[in-house]
Amino acid sequence: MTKPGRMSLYVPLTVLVFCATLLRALPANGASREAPQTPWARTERANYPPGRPGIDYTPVVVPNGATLAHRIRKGVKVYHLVSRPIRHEIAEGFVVDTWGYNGRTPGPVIEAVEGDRVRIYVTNLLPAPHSVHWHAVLVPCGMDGVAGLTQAPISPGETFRYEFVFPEPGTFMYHSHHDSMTQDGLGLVGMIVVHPRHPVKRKPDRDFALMLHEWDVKVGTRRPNTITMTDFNVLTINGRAFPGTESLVAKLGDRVRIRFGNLSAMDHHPIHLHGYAFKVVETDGGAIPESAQWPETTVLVPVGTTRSIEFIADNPGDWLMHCHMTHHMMNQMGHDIPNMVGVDPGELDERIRRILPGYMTMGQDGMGHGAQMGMPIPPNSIPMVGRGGQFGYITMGGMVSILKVREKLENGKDPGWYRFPQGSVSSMATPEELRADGIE
Ligand SMILES: [Cu+2]
Repeated sequence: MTKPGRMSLYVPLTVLVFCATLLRALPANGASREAPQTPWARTERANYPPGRPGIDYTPVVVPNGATLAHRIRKGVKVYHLVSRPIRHEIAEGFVVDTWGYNGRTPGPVIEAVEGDRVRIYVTNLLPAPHSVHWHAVLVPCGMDGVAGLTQAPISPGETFRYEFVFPEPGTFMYHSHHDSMTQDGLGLVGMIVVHPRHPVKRKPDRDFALMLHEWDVKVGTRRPNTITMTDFNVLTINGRAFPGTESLVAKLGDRVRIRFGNLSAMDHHPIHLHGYAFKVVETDGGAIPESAQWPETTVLVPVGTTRSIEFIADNPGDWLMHCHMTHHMMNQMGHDIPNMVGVDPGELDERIRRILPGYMTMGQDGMGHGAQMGMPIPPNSIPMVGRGGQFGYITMGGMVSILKVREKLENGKDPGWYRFPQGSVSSMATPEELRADGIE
């Protein structure tokens, strides 16, 4: 008998090791399943440096609003939100006593870049406990900001620290998650814009962030009523009602992105833009693949969501942008009044004026004429509709703004009313025109 050589021993040993490795790789029950990767793992691992404005992203434009300032500490963007009672102007001559962040409602936009590590301090100067939820941002559970569920409420006078990495680019929101009906209702809401780290297509030239909200403020009062469930009478874009809304300004040829967020209490808002067909490119769940985008002229922004639209500003002019719910295009409209449309008051006005000087029956031909006539209104209130335009009175209020597209712009400043090319404005038909076209 001869002893086995070295070579003949190695061969069975190698086969054994190979088989063991193979066995370990096969799942015991036949169903291969890896532990899921947390949403933030990829960007956290990438360890990105803080994104720089003007280099890594084009900052958003916030009409009537602001962006939250930050400082950088050892590679972390540090922000500070302060919730407290504020006095806020919704339109000229109309202020409310409400709650907000850093002196405003909505709070300033938190702007960052995908993969940015952020530390957000929240100081609560409200008379009630508070917490902040980072709506639709995929954070670790302990940073989710739900008082009682994921953290202790922030008591009045306390400051809490939130820290996380923004894992995905997109349009998100922040709002109170303690007594949301009262606190969100009083204006403790704001938007979050996270720009992509490596944009795959042309960045927007004009990138607007707009928060939609609704309030119930009885005429002549200052305190929004958050117990209301249906009768909202003040509709705002970035905390302002038309004619207090700042126009959106773009240059001819700009790629325009408009990010809408809706933290109204009870209403979705179908936002309609005149003069353009756009694509809905993103929800707060992420970007919509190009193959799944379809053209729209109205985008429904449901409560608790964001919708971003994009288009090329190729049609110059003053283009109305508004919620298409007609009651959302009014200011402080009362709804418990009789229907007067078509009523003939006869001598009623004259007879009532004998005991009530200045009395006038209204509403027989609608709501449009009251403000036009410059009727006196109670202190701290706004006329139900409008402002003067270059062709007369604009009979709208509430959730209304104007997109102004111009060939030339001065530093993005409001260029005033559009100067229409001669002969391009609809006007009264002449008898000759009517005759020529056979219109009686
Ligand atoms: Cu609406």
